[in-house]
Amino acid sequence: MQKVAISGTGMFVPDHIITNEELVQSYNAYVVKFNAAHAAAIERGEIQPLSESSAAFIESASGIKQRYVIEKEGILNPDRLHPYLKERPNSELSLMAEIAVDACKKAMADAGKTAADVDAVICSASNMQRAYPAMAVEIQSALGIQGFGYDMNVACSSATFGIEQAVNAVRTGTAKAVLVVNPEITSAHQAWLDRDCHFIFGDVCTAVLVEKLETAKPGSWEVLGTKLATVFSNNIRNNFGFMNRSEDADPQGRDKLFMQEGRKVFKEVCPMAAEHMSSHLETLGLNSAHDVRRYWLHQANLSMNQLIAKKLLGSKEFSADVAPIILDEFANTASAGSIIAFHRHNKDLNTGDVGVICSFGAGYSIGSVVVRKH
Ligand code: CO8
Repeated sequence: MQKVAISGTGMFVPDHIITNEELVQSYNAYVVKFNAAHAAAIERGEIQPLSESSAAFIESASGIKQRYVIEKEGILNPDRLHPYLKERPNSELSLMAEIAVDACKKAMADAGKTAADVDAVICSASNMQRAYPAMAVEIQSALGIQGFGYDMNVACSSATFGIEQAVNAVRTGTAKAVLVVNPEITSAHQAWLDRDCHFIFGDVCTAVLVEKLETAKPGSWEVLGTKLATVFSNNIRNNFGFMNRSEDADPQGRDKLFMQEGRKVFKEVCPMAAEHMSSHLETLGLNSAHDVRRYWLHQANLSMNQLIAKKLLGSKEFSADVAPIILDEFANTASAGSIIAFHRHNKDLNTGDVGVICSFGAGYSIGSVVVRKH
């Protein structure tokens, strides 16, 4: 069996930033208009008035200070509160493929590889722009890669689950190098009208190159092991889908966008994620408190990561050096979060250092990738 490494990472960051203050200002303008427009029904007790959002709440409840988005005007327009994205003709590269190609090119450059060295693309994200042809095949074609590509979706765990598929393909010899790319245009599927979650997500795209250790550049990260787990839960859910029309379902229904029971997710997922990583490390003969130099965790909520890190380290103190935080700048970018943390915070470590990339989210799903610097 081949030894396998992550040899390069790349990231596309959208041009536009929305701060909590900007977001709340637009949302609150929408609330004022809504309540005025429904004053009579509210007075009769037929509908509940909407409550205003607060930037201070958002930062203290989540740790998020801002998010990047592909398009800002539509999201901040109180009469719209979702992005303006132009439908493109079939002759043009899709938006999702465009940002994926950018991140993939950067990951290949970081690894010192060209399209000729790569033979597979896995596009792994929370939402796909269309049903078919697969986004991965379009990305593969735009990059000029000979071989194959496919899409997969495990919500926030899409990246780590994709990395396991790439590692297995290289390990067993069905591919020599695989790009795993995570284009997350969360703004198109975010429930911007819902105060409980309107602040959660941001757009981004990450990519990693997985190849044989023997061809990887010095300083690459050897993959020591991967471990995936899923347990069904309705606590994070989105019922948008191809059967909506036949079910005569309301296409504008609240359940056709992101929904969650945030408190339950917090309570249930934190212990699962910590236990998952500890037991994965144990099977590799490693201890979560003593043998791991860095944890690149999924980025949904600051307190969640602090709690998980404390469980893993058995200490009361949280150190951002051991578990770097990027959600203050990016918000929750679904599957891309742990990969942004890895991309931004891996080059300063030393040969022999061990780290864990770990995602957790809808499904529930948890994926961990244990790596050692080569
Ligand atoms: N402004 C002011 N007050 C607010 C706001 C707001 N925006 N929102 C809620 N409040 C109020 C509530 O009404 C409540 O008031 P009261 O106590 O009077 O009832 C109070 O604040 C507390 O509300 P919550 O209990 O909801 O607040 P929490 O402290 O639980 O914080 C969080 C909310 C931040 C959402 C938190 O629960 C959390 O982060 N949980 C973890 C969630 C998580 O990790 N989810 C993962 C989802 S991502 C995923 O799996 C990928 C899905 C695919 C991506 C799809 C892209 C669109």
